[in-house]
Amino acid sequence: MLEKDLQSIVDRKFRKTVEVCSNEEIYLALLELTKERIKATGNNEGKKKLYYISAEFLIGKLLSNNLINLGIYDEVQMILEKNHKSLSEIEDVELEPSLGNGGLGRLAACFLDSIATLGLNGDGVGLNYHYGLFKQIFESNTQVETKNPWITKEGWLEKSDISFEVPFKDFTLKSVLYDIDVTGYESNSNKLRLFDIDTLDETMVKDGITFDKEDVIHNLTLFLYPDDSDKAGHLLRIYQQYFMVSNAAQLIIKETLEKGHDLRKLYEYVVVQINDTHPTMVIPELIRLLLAQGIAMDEAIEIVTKTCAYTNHTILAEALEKWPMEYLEKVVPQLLPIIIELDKRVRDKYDNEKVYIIDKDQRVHMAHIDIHYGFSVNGVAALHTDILKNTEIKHFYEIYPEKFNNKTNGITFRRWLIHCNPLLSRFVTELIDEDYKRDANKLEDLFKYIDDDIVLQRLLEIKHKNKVTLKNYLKETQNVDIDENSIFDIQVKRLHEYKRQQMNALYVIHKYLDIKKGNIPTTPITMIFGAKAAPAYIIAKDIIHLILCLQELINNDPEVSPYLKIVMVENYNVTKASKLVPACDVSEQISLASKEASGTGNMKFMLNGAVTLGTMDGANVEIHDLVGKDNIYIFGKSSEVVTKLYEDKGYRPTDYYEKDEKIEELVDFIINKKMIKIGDPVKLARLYKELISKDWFMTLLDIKEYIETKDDMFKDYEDRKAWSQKMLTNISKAGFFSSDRTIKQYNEDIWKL
Ligand code: 26V
Repeated sequence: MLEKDLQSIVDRKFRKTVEVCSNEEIYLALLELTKERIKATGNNEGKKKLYYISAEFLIGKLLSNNLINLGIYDEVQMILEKNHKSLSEIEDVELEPSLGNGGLGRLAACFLDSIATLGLNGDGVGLNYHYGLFKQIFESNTQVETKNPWITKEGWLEKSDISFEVPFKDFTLKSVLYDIDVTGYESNSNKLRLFDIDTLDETMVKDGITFDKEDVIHNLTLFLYPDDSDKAGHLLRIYQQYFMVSNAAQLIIKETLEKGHDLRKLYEYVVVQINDTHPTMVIPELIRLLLAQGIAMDEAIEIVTKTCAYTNHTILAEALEKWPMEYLEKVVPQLLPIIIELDKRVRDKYDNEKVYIIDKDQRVHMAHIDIHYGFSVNGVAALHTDILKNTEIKHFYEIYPEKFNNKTNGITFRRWLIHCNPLLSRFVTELIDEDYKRDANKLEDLFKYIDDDIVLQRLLEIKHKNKVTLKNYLKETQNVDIDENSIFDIQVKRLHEYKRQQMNALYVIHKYLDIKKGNIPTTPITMIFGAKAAPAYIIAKDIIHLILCLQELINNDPEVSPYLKIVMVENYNVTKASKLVPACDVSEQISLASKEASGTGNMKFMLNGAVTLGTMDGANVEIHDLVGKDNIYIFGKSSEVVTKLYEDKGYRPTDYYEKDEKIEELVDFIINKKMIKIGDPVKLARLYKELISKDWFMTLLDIKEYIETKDDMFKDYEDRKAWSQKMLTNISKAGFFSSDRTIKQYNEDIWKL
């Protein structure tokens, strides 16, 4: 049946047989076939509908994901093989949309998968950025940003006939809505609704990613997170955010009215999840639209408060948005009276300026709007939620204890096990049958094999095969040679000082010097990095520069490179993650305790049999509690100690640098002759200075313990049986981190769909 359908599409489109089609042609045929099948499954329905509004949806390539969810992946693969085609080569034809930055956007994508899988009535709402986040290339050991086009004539996007008028101060923009079908695993589908403008001018992007930031009518949906190092950049973000939420709010009202519901009871039919503060303006915008429908202010505020829920994804003050009133006035003056009214009500009730919406510098705290005028506030891992309650936003917790709840993040096992690691997933099925695909807790059944030498051996073999696959991929894509028999130690995530890629780089220096001294590691080590740095984030780009310089130095040193290799993966994205995750031995999760809200890479690696090296931060804490201390490597100061150090201003990196010869040696290496010869002295010196004089995220505080723990870990790797038991333990305890569990909890506690 499937074969016939595919052949008939190919016939109609190209007048050929499958066998003689190019990969591009097969891709287009599969795209059509998949879309038809999705349409046939129907949409999830229900009395109440969730609108998950997010600036990011890092959905990754969709073909295989959809084939898996439709239950036809294996069959398609067989048909293609019969015709001498490879599904994985056909996957390469698809361009990856880069509609997200990192964990926040990928989480939204995993959630859409689980929402559909659980049969819940819920759509994602966001923007259709044509060039997404930038595409990263390396030139002269430096990150260079270019545009990242992904929209093709035929693709997953489908233009709808829905359109709204979005009023700004100086002009009105008409929107166009594009939909992408969201499949669930063997279930009905939902939609990802991406708003766009039809006045966009892609040609205005000139060099790299520069464009006229003020020409909003033509630039609005070009990029996700346009450079906001200046005022025009800030204003553009406000334009984008308002465009996103005004469309979302108008869509909500339209759909609710079409179903014949009463807007006065909106909260019975609609729930809005605000993903981080970017969509916060949906609150005043909904109030504005309800006022326009003749509902009074008091009631409108009450309705909206009962409809909206907010997820916090960070405690970093610099990441919590505060828009100057002056900027809002320039872009969306119609919201100001409402925001002022919301603030006034807070001031009338509470005598504590920490909970005001508008501060004394006339800045609007977006998170404060969410907390006062939403019914739920959740953190994304147990420790993170505790920190929110007890430190960061404790004043709010004191007012509204009932609003606060935790929803530990999760990942979809369809993409992060079944698709990315077919060898492991087939082996798991062989051992415990298929139930784990729907009920991830079933993975616990694997634990009974903890002393089974044959199973343990197979796990090692699968890991080895995945390492060979990655080796070949890196050879093909970046022309680097790595040793599949080395330890694959991987740190991939957005580049930020708190994630401390710089600490890992210092370890690289330690190992390099050690090998130079003649201490050869028993098993060679391959250190793999992958990270994009925000274009205006100077120090983050300097850290990338450091890693690239170390890569050049070490990989070209014949004394060292047989034992230590560095690979910085270019343009790290979802596609690359799915190649790296199955091949990883050591999963680096080394943030400064208290700063990483959750992390989700940690979950992906664990599920694929990597062992975590990390601090007690974010979801690492929960991983630790699940696998036990023998199956994870923990180091570093606790979040309590770190919080205290910040409070007391008690951390001085200079002390660590000056009083410890080893630390001094490692840090000085950054600006030694060899490095300066390879790299840019300005960048290296800037980073060096930053480390010894500021070091906001306390790299030097934990570096010694990190080195010791990592060296111990590498020693333990030598006992292959014991290591494979750690792998098995991690896989079998990963069930908790299925996003199906997370979404069930969102639904039970917050959405009530
Ligand atoms: C954004 C920015 C932007 C301005 C410069 C500094 C800065 C620092 C952090 C952020 C993060 C914004 C929110 C975010 O992406 N949080 C991530 O959300 C993930 C999903 O919940 C979670 O796993 C990560 O721990 C968290 O960092």
